[in-house]
Amino acid sequence: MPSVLFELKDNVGVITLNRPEKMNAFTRNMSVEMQDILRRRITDKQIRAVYLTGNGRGFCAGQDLSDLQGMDAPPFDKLLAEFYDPVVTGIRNLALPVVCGVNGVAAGAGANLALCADIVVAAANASFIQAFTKIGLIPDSGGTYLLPRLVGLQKATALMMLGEKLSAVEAERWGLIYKVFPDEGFTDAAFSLARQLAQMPTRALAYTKQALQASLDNNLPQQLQLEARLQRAAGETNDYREGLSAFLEKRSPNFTGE
Ligand code: LHQ
Repeated sequence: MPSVLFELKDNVGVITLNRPEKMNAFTRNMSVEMQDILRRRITDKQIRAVYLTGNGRGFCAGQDLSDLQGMDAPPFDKLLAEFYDPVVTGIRNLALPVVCGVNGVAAGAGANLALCADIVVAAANASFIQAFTKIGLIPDSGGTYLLPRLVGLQKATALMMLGEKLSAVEAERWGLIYKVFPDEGFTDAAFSLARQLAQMPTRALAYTKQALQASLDNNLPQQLQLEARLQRAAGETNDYREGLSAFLEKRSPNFTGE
C-alpha cells in the first residue's frame, strides 16, 4: 500500500498521507512518493487545484522518529534537503491553488507542511503542535519563515519554544488557518473549497499565489511591478475574456483554466 495516495476527483488532485496507524508520521519513503506526485502526477492538465489531507485520525505527526534510528539516517541538513525541502518548495511553487484539510493533529514538520498550502482549513478536533523543541530540535520545513508571518513574531516564538498544542479553533482565531469546520462532514466541506477553486480561472489563481508569496519579501515598488506584469499576463488569458463576456452578458462564466 503506498504511504501517499493520489487520485483525480472533480478536476482536483487529491493527495492523502496514508500511514494512519502512525498518525501519518513522515518517512523518507513517503517523501519520495510525495515528490513523485508533485513532479509527475500533478502535471495532468485536468488538475486545476490540489487537496492535501491525512488518512485516519491524524493529519501528520511530522518526522517518523523510528525512521531516524539506525546507521542509515543521514545528517539532518541532508535529510531536510533531500526529503523535506523539495516537498515544501514543491507545494509553494505549484502553479495551482493548494487546499490543506487538516483532519486531526498536525505535529512537527506535519504542522509546517500544512502551512505550506495556500488555504488551510481544519476539523474542529484538529490541533497544531510545534513539537520540535520537545525532542531537542528546531522547527523546520519552512515553519520559522511562515509561522511568524501568519501569527506575528511573539505568538510564533511562544508556539515554537513551548511546543504547546494549539486547538483548531485557536488556530483560526490567531490567523494560522483560514477556517474551522465541524468534524462531521469535514472532508466534504474542506474538499468543496478545492472543487470550487478548480472551476475558477486557474492562471489568475496561480498569479495571485505568486504575487502573495512574493509580497512576503518584496517592498511596495517591487510588488507594484510584479502586479503589473502578472495582471498583463492574466489579461491575456482566455479565462479573462470569458469572465468579462460572462459579466457583460449577465451569465455564469465557464472557465477552462486556459
Ligand atoms: C509516531 C509519531 C512519530 C513515529 C506518532 N514518529 N511514530 C525533520 C528532519 C530531521 C530530523 C527530525 O525531525 C524533523 C522534523 C520533525 O517533524 S521533528 C518532530 C517529530 N514529531 C514529533 O515529535 C511528534 C511525536 N508525536 C506526538 O507527539 C504524538 O504522537 C501526537 C501528538 C502526534 C499524537 O498523540 P496521540 O493522539 O496521543 O497519538 P499517539 O501518540 O498514541 O500516536 C499513535 C501512534 O502513532 C503511536 O504508535 P503505536 O504503535 O504506539 O500505536 C505513536 O508512536 C505513533 N506516532 N507520532 N513522529
